[in-house]
Amino acid sequence: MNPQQQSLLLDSAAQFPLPQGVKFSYGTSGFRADASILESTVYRVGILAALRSIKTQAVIGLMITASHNHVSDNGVKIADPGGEMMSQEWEPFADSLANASDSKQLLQLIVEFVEKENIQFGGRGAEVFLGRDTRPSGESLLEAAKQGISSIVGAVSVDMGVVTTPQLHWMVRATNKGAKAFEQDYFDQLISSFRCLVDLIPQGDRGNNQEKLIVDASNGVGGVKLEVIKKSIHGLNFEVRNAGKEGVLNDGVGADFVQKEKVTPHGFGPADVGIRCASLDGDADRLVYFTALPNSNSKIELVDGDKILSLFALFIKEQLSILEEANKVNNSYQAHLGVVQTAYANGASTDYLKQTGLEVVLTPTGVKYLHEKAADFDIGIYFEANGHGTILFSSNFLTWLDGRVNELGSTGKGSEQLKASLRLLAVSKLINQAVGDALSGLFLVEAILQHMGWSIHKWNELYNDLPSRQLKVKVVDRTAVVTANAETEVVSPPGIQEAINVLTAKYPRGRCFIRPSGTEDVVRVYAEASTQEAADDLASSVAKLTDQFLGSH
Ligand code: G16
Repeated sequence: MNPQQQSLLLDSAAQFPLPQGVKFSYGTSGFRADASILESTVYRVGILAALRSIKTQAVIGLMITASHNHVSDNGVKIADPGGEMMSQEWEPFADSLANASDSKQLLQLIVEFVEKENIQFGGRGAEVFLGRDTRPSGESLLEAAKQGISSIVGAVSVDMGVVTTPQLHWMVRATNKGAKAFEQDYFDQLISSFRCLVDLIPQGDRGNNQEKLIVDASNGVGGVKLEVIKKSIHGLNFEVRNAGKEGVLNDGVGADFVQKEKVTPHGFGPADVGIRCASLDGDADRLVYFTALPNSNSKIELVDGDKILSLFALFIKEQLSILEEANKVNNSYQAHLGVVQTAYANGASTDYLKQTGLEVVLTPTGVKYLHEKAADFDIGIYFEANGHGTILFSSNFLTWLDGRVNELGSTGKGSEQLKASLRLLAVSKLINQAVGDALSGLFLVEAILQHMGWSIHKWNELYNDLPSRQLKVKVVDRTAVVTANAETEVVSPPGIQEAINVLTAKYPRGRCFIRPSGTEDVVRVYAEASTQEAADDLASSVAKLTDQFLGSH
């Protein structure tokens, strides 16, 4: 690294001092904290993004969002060239950069890392796409990111404005693949592939499309984008609520609130009972469905990420079996379909998926883990119960599908196989291949419900969820909780897992685990059992136990 570059870094870093007494860690989804202490972190992630772009010789994404967190929080994360989360190998470097005490130490870390990673300056400069959600703190943090990027000689940033997190990931991926990647291209792809799926619905099975859908947009960026899509999409009747004009982001609204509290979000009332509703989170990377129950004090029937996964899996399996019929004759591709879940997946969903013959894999929480596993399959469907997920298609399988469509289309034979192939291709275009995306997920759910001719109630009847409860416990140091086996077991502090086992064994179908949150300063407790009372009881006794072992704040 030449002296000119070094002095540029020293000068610019001096403008972003590290706040006193905080420790940053690149968690489940990048860095998150109260927005008021994040400037130095975002500046440093700007540097990191530029270095990553030089290293990979590709466009990198930098998103400023704290997703489902409180509006006063913010955060920053990196999207790698394929649109996926930043390689975990760089996370320790991100941690040490974010915590460097002053500009001299920061420079030293960068110099050492550049050497270790053999990052070559002087070739193609860095290019970083920037995006932010609707948080008021986003604008000034974006400036900090720009300063970080421009402290690397030759690096440029492209401001994509206020976008959903999945849109930014999509833009990075599309650009690196040489495709058009403006926001309008994203909308066009979504609208045309939705249209394609609707046009391929077998005649006579339609009928569900006139029932209105109401979308709770969490007062975030998803509402803004849905209003744009609404102007051009046909074949879906929907209304957007909590679009951000009045209410507060994620405050009593949104996918996280609905999934955890199991009540209707603000803005919904008795007139909405029985209607199919969906809920996005603050940056529109999570999606859950629900329907309000009559005379129930805002209680809902929740249709969570596990059920979305099940719906997608059934539809894809159906298309694959149509293709497999033909394969018996043609002896061609046997697509490997698999699903990926986390410990939060309702036990009933995992049983159901296995009973339908699907291969189920478990990973720790965080899309970065699920995404990686799903990429091992020809079609890998991953979802967290909180509604974060997508479907990945391997390039081999897509190439084979393309060939199949050409072959079947030109001979005019095998129209059912042709339709099944076209449906799968449309799904691969509609659903975001980079990361979980509430908007593309929503349009895929809607297309499949129309295809099946299902109401939300029929969909919800696929299986009955086991009652569950989630709690959070504030402790002195959440990093003291160390887990193993996809977070189903605590290995430290010693003794706590044995105590959890004793409590869990008291409840029929009891299951319980604790894990440190990657996005909030809490330990999370998840419990399920055969009755709601038992699940609540188990969760609160394990929360007390956690408090005893780890000490309250
Ligand atoms: C982020 C991750 C999700 C993960 C969630 C869990 O969600 O992207 O994959 O499920 O955090 O958070 P925690 O570790 O706090 O339980 P989001 O929507 O906040 O980006």
